[in-house]
Amino acid sequence: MNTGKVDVLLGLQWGDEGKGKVVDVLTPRYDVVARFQGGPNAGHTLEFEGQKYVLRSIPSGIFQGDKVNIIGNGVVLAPDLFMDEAKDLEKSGHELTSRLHISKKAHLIMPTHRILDRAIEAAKGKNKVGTTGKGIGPTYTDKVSRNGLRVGDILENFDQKYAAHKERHMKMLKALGWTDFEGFDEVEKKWMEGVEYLRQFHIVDSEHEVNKLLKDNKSILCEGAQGTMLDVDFGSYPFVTSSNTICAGACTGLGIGPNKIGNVYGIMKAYCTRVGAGPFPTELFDETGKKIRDLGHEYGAVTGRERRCGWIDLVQLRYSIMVDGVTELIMMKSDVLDGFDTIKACVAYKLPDGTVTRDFPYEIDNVEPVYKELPGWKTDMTKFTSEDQFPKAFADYIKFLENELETRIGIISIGPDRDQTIVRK
Ligand code: 2SA
Ligand code: MG
Repeated sequence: MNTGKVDVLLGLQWGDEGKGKVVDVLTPRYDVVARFQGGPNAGHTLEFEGQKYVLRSIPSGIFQGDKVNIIGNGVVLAPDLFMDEAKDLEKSGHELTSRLHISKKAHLIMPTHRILDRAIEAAKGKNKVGTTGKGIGPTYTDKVSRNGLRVGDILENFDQKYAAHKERHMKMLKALGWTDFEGFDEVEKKWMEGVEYLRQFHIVDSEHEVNKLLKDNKSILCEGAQGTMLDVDFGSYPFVTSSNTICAGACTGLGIGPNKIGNVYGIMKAYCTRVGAGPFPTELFDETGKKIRDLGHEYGAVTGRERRCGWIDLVQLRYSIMVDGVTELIMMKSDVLDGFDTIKACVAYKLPDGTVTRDFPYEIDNVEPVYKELPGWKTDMTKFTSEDQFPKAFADYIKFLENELETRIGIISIGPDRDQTIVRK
């Protein structure tokens, strides 16, 4: 593992591919786990020893005693939500302060950013993005427009800086005609407590730290949040999040050179889901879609929203694999399809003008999926321990996917537990 490079783990669809579980399976191989983008819009669910944990801003390496966990500069951090998350973990016996390092350059999500998130969504009328309401967009907007407030700012003259930013936000909210500030004072008070709480952690120049760790031959896993289809540049814009969720985001979000990227693990579900608004070519509106949602427990970890469900989309996945430079695929939730007679996979899109393409187009609003139908395996695989036990129909399905995606599937998950993971030879 000690190659002087970082490995990157990414969701290839619209988020919720099951990154939390994979990170947990992979972390024992690494010394350090780092987050490089996103914020409390992520919700990485981990299940083990009969307990369920949801991580939002804290890297998933926190469950393994000796790991260093880094929140990189590309992350946006809400001190109040971070405090809740950290206290819960401490309560369940996971010591954090010595093992969690936070970049000075990470941007702070202010209470007013969350109100702005709501106000901007409300102003969009029926064109809402369907954000998580965590203030992600407005915080990244302030960062890019050079108006942001960063973790490093809490170390000096913080109250003054905060007041100036708040005043600017209030002017913006007034311009948007926003008048609902119910409960704001309480939220702000708790947010300030969160800022104080942050001070006990190592607040670091994480770019120096990460590169030094690499020099010292430590192995690092970068943990992506959301998915490639939510990337601000390459996703289904404007129905995306506001960060670069692709592999390159690990470079900008941690301060490492592209030549330091090692393995790129791409995670996909055996089918596809999306929360929030926006195009989704293989979405199912029928009983099959409902069946996938029920069997796969497809409800959002952050907002509890019902996830939209559909068949696996290989046009979309080929595109994600391309822009991320994926070196190995990990397939999650194949057990959800265990009982299906047949399974469909979208291999191409028919465009509005009638042409058929295997390449992901500029717009996916009006494309029609071209499906290949494959026989189901009709076998409960949840207790399998080795790929030798796979029924032929499933082994053929894997081969088919690998051919279509021109990438090896190295790990297959057959259930939510850590043990229900098959690492292929
Ligand atoms: P935002 O709040 O500005 O980021 O929302 C913009 C769009 O991005 C979508 N979004 C997500 N979609 C799926 N999963 C998300 N988080 C996962 C979770 C965590 C993960 O909740 O379990 O898998 O990494 C997530 N975060 C943002 C959102 O629905 C909007 O469409
Ligand atoms: Mg999730």
